[in-house]
Amino acid sequence: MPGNGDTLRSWWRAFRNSVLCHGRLQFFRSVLFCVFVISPVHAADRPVGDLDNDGVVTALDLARQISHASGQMVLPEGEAAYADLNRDGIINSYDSALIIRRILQTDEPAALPLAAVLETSPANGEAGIALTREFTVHFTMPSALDAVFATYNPNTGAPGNLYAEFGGRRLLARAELSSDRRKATLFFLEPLPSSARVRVTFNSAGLKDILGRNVDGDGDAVGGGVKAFDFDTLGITPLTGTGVTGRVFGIDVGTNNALSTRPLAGVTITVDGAEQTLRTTTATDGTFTLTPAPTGRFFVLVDGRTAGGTGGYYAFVGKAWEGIPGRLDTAVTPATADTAPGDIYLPFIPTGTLQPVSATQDTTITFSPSVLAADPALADVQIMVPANSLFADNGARGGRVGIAPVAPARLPEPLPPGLKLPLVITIQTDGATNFDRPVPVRFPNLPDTTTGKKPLPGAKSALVSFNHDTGTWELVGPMTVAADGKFVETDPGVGVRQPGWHGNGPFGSLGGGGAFTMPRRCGGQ
Ligand SMILES: [Ca+2]
Ligand SMILES: [Ca+2]
Repeated sequence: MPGNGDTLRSWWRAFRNSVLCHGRLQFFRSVLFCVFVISPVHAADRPVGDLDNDGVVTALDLARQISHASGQMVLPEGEAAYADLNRDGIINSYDSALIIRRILQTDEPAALPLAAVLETSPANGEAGIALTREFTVHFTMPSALDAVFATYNPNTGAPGNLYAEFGGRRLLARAELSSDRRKATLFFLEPLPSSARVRVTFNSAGLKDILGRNVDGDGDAVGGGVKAFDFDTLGITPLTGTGVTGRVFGIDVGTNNALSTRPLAGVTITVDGAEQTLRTTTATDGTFTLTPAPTGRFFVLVDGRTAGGTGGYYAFVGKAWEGIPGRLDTAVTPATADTAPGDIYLPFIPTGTLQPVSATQDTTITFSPSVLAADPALADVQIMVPANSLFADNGARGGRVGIAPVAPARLPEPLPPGLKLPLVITIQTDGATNFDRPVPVRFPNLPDTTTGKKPLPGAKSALVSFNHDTGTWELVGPMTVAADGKFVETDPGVGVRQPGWHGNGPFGSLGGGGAFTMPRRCGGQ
């Protein structure tokens, strides 16, 4: 065995030969390599896109970024912050394209901006807000591990980092920071005032991001700062002689998963914010008239759980209706062209659909055994509920979650014009209505509803969800066809944000027109 002296001598020979054979350039590269291994670049000098911390953006960084985006390697949170070049809170092929631009030097290197507000819900200036809605602020990167979000404390009078006010009075609320520390939510402990302008204030003083820097609250590229967000709530004052009519049907799953419908009696319908006074129940033939009703747009809960059912229950849905002053015959907007005005469909949720979700590990949820027995191909469809991520408005964690197939022609609200979804699922729970983190979804890769062709591996499409808070369908984030071509999966960091109705829509048919705008995280600006 060679001794230490031999090892040193052979190392020196190799080093000398290397310098002699490859010249000074190789020598200096070796020295530079040593310097960077020993002392990584200072954070302030590290450009965004530099994932190996050597101070420059190279193909090595691109390789790391692609490995992370494809799920093969997970970058630590502090490193991943440098991989989100377009600052949409997720890391995918759009960021790869920007890294390539940096490598080709068509884009100038840039320092990593401070953590800032990515978006809020409701957005600043949004109107027609339901009285039961929460306020959520999403950040461009995770907060520090020890970050705490406090709201107004009525006992001490301390306002906290995130608080809501109306008419000079602070509203009672509960602040919750998500477990990935990417969003903070105010759950109101009192109904929001109706027909009111509510102001939410975010004060970032004292808050640090995952890199230990001060959070840029007001978006002026300097740490700290205070920003206010205003939104207007709906009016729910009822008007005598005003009402909304319709019929509620249940959707039953029969042999071979054939779907049939029947009128549902005993379905409870309540107006959000006036649940005890503005309410009705469906008759034997499924019909209802909700009167008196608010005028203009208002939100309701249509609850099939009170309709009974053998071996399961009918689902519930929150949606928006429109009351026309002085009319009792205003029909619920039809969901699709082949649905009569006034018709509402609630899927049946068989016993065995709901599975307990784990507090300590991710839980995979698939269709119920009876649905899979009739169509084994549907075993591909699954959602992955992250550990301890299901929670109720009051903060209670855990519960049961299930998925069930939905006929795309029997949706709770019409899809935007031109959008067709090959498969729609409903995600149901036994009560809790919030996911702390995005819930990844996997659908089968079905032929495009327009072209009839299966999208190729790597093809992009969109997760489309019915947002019961806004009463509209929305693009949530990108999905990608997996390498084997069998599945289409949400990109890392993308997933359903709340239980309800969800599908996979091709980008090509979306158009981005009308009320269906393309969010930044789907490639829009
Ligand atoms: Ca680098
Ligand atoms: Ca991104």
